[in-house]
Amino acid sequence: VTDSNDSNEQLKTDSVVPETESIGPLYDDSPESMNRRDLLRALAALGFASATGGIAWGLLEATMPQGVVQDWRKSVCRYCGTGCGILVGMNKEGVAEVRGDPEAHNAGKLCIKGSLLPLLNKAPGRLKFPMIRKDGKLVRASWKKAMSLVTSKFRRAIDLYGPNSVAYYGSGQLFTEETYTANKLFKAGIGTNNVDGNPRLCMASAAVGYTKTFGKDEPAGCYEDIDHAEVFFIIGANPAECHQPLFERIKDRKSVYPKTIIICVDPRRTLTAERSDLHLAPRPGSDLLLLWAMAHAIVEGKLFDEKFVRNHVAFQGAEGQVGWEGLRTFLDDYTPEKVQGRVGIPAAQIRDVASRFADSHATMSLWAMGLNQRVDGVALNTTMNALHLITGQINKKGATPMSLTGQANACGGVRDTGSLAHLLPHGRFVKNAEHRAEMEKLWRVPPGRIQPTPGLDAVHLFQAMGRGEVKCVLNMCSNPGQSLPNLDAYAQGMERSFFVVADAFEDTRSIRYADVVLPAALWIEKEGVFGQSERRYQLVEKLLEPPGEARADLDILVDLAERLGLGNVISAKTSAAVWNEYRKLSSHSKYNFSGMTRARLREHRGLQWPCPDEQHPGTARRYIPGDPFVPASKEHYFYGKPDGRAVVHLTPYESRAEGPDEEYPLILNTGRILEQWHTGTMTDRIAPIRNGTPRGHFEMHRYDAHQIGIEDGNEVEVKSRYGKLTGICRVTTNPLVGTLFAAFYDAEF
Ligand SMILES: Nc1nc2c(c(=O)[nH]1)N[C@H]1C(S)=C(S)[C@@H](COP(=O)(O)OP(=O)(O)OC[C@H]3O[C@@H](n4cnc5c(=O)[nH]c(N)nc54)[C@H](O)[C@@H]3O)O[C@H]1N2
Ligand SMILES: Nc1nc2c(c(=O)[nH]1)N[C@H]1C(S)=C(S)[C@@H](COP(=O)(O)OP(=O)(O)OC[C@H]3O[C@@H](n4cnc5c(=O)[nH]c(N)nc54)[C@H](O)[C@@H]3O)O[C@H]1N2
Ligand code: SF4
Ligand SMILES: [Mo]
Repeated sequence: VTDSNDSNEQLKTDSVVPETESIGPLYDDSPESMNRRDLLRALAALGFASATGGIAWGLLEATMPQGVVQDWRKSVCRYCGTGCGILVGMNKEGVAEVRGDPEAHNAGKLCIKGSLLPLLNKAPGRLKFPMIRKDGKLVRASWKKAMSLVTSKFRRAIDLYGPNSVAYYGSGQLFTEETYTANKLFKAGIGTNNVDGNPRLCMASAAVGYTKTFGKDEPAGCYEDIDHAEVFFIIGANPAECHQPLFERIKDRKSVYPKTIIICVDPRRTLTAERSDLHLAPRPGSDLLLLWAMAHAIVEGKLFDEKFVRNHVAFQGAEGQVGWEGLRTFLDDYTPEKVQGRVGIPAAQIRDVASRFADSHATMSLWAMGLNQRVDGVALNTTMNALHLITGQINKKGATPMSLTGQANACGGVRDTGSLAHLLPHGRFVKNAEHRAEMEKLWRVPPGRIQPTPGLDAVHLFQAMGRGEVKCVLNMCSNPGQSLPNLDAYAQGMERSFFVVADAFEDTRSIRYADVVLPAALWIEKEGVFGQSERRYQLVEKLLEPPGEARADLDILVDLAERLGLGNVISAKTSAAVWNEYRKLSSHSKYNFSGMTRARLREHRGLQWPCPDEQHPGTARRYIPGDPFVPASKEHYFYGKPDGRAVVHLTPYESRAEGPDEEYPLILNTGRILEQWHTGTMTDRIAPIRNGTPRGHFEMHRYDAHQIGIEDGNEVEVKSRYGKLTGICRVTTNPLVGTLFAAFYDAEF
């Protein structure tokens, strides 16, 4: 730990953003003025409908340079899985204004990232031309040259080492048509299941959790459930910053129904925690103990829904199906008294929360990365679902286990299209011979084309690249050079392989490793469908031309397919044609959205699947009457499972996470802040965001800081078993004692 006098300098903005682009700081975080956190808190207390989004708009409206709107067009925000509907105000110069669409599910609300979308496409540093690495330097090349180099490298690797020597690494931020095409090209064209991407780092455990519980992925409920719930159980998520309009909707619910209780379970005192009624701060990684202890309290206190459990639930133990007694025996290890020491929450409080969860007229749970990213992420997801099943807090308005999806199109684009290494479209599995045969038939490729074993998932892919086993990788719309875990180790993979990066902005960490860089069109510079957290598909129309020679990712994929001689497999070549193929394909599954024509998507503020025909209004809630797969005679029907019963998985807690020890006494927790998006390649180029947010830093509890002798603003070196990083330390009371927090938008720190 070193004391640095110029530490405050580092928190000030480096003006890399040209003057002309700057519309001045939205607010600064100098000690004299309100700090960022105080500002956010003050805005929240004032009850701004859309907290900072609202104020940001107020402040920014006057300074927006573009002028008068000539035409308002319906669209969707490009960033997060909330999937806010927006109105884009266009004029001759491009996007003049963006407003929340009052008719969309977000009822006109937006967060600051959405409000500042007018500055995104023209942000400095857009990639305009392809580039090829020559003697260590990236130099401009024609599309023809770049694509023929990519093709020859892929072709050679496939011929010499087989199809598994190439891979696709994608994103939950591409359009559905794009990811679907990449998946088909690699799995059914090239014949490798090496298709994965950033959703693996994000919500893969939620997808597996839903599938294990209900037989099908994706939530049963919808955002509208927020308007009916009495208890909100928010765990491992910070929606006040990461899904802000949803959190505002929760607060709105509380203001019209004051009995509403918001419970937040997070080892940090986040903005969500501050605005909740109850905040429980568990030791990181101990949530499974907490959830099973809640189940124990529910069973012990007879707070379960006996009829629902008897008729609609099955229990799966380590050795096969068990009955209710099996659950009781399993829970013996999880009395609140037995777990309280390890979780750091008193038994009485565990019982209190359990009874609130079970004994409300409707309980809605919301969770994200605090559960999904853990080593026991799948067990945490199945256990969240289990709490809802045991208590019957499901399949009624306001009662539902809702995993919050991170990216705009992780659900629709990646989970639903089956674009992960183990999946095929619409809930099918690579391992299942029938599923493979069905997809080969639907895709009109020879039997046996789809390999029977799952491909490499994100982490194993980068390891295999490092060993030289995977030779060529196409990376689209993700920045793994900054977002992968254990980066020092996996960077070797990007270094060693022939690494192709398609991105919209220059100089990302991934581009440093790239052999070929392809400039991509961004958001409304192309057309396609996004599917957000509640099974809602929405169309984004093309409103702008991409800069320079940038191309839509779909065009890049179609071009690659043709050059590889697979133009017959990728026969749909435009976004609308791909959508039509894909929409029709869905009729062979329980995802059926064949009724969502392009024309209907153009007209509606999104539609929720299932939506089996062109008159169908879409399905807000699954597994109950109204869902086209549930016969009217049944009150509940979990049709994803052969016996129609949802499954409670009795997965025991295992202490697999690396705990703190004498050598490494603290836990580092990483995540997000409201204004910045992930690796900052987009938002950190938007002047008011860059000027208004501090540079990368650590947050530490003042107790730990005092013990170690660190003062606010000191420069510190943080070391783990995997790497080290130097940065400014902010002394706060936000993280739990014994933990540190850092957001990951700033690659420099
Ligand atoms: N502003 C903004 N919004 C975003 C994004 C963004 O980059 N910026 N990204 C989007 C994406 S892709 C995603 S995945 C989501 C993520 O949405 P969130 O998961 O809500 O975001 P994180 O900041 O990762 O917050 C995770 C929370 O989990 C807590 N946590 C950590 N460990 C534990 C634990 O062991 N137990 C519990 N109970 N909690 C724990 C952390 O303290 C943190 O507050 O956000 C989406 N929305
Ligand atoms: N430490 C830490 N690491 C994490 C997480 C964490 O909580 N902590 N969270 C993980 C999670 S949940 C996620 S989702 C990932 C996110 O990780 P990434 O996906 O790597 O992060 P992004 O910054 O969203 O990267 C998207 C990239 O695509 C580019 N881009 C934007 N639009 C387009 C387009 O239309 N086409 C193309 N080709 N490119 C485009 C952007 O400029 C950007 O470089 O990070 C993971 N990594
Ligand atoms: S909450 Fe998400 S979708 Fe809505 S405006 Fe903000 S970033 Fe965009
Ligand atoms: Mo994510």
